[in-house]
Amino acid sequence: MKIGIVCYPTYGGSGVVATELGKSLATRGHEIHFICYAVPTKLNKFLDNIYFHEVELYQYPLFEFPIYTDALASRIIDVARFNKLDIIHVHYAIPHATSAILARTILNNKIKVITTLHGTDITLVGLEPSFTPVVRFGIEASDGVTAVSRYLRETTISTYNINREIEVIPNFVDTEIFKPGENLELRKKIAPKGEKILIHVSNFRKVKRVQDVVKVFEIVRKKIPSKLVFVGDGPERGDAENLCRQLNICDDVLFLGKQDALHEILCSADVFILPSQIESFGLSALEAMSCGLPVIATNVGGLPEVVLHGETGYLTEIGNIERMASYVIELFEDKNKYREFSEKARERAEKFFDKDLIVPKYEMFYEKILNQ
Ligand code: GMT
Repeated sequence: MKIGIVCYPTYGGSGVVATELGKSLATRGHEIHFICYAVPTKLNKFLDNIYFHEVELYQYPLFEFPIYTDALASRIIDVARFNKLDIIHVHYAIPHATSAILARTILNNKIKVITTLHGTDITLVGLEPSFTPVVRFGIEASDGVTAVSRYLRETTISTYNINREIEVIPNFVDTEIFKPGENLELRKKIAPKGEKILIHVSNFRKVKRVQDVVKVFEIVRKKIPSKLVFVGDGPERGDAENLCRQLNICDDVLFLGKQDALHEILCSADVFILPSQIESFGLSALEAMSCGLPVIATNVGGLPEVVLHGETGYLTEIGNIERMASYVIELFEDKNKYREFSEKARERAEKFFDKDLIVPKYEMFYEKILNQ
């Protein structure tokens, strides 16, 4: 198949999923055309069957803001015509679905539009009154729609009053890359005295409640010598750093910023903390589980579909810092329980979310839509 993929190229879940999907489809013989305003972060080397097309934003004094939706639609039309694309698969509804549907209309319906809903496009941004009717239209008018969790499908149907099929295709992980195996050198650098290591990876947006990670760590370190590692960057990082200063724990906290070799860093840690306000899936939790890390997260959104409470980690109410800390301490104090959780986390990632299980689901979905 010839597939166009539209996504945000930045360091974020939907962009990662879209890029890894495209890379995997390319190795399976499909021709993949990424259409984005910049090269996706994870598209960092030459790969056969993969092409990149930049969406150029035209500036004109009359326009106070660049007109991205139209520029993207025009680029899709051009790439689809010239390369005879069968499908345009957009990740994150806003505004990608709108652009793709406009392009399809101009192309006289010669292309199928598939929209994958990722999370905040539905649960946060899409709820802004200025976006809601357009998001709803994008979902209704796409040829096929997928959601990354059952939670996200149900929420989409009820919130936007949707009357169409939405297929759940969960996020996936490359279990060959994200696999257990201690990175002793890195571990020694982070925790030279053999301390335990807690880790959090995110884009540091408000929904991630990054300050809760710091608060949980502050309780844990009083009982068990430990270190905290943050990977990623975003608007809440400054406040998290300030909190560490106020609590006088900076010596035990590392802010690594955005990192490419995430799997290596995860492998050198012991538990993953994800105290989000809302999370439609929690790709970072899955990547941690694949490396054998138990996950302590909030019982929200699609997280219970990924993390099994009492088996691969623990789930708590939003903001229950004490409970999260006590779960971390429990796992650190009980070696057997820790090993059991770690093994089950890895097992769950391999059994249900491996790339080689999930990518074929997208291929089957494409075929179904093309044959409709
Ligand atoms: O808001 C974010 O965290 C970024 C967002 C994205 O689209 O890049 O992440 C969402 O999509 C990810 C990939 O499907 C999911 O794993 C995340 O759970 C989801 N984020 C939220 O729902 C907050």
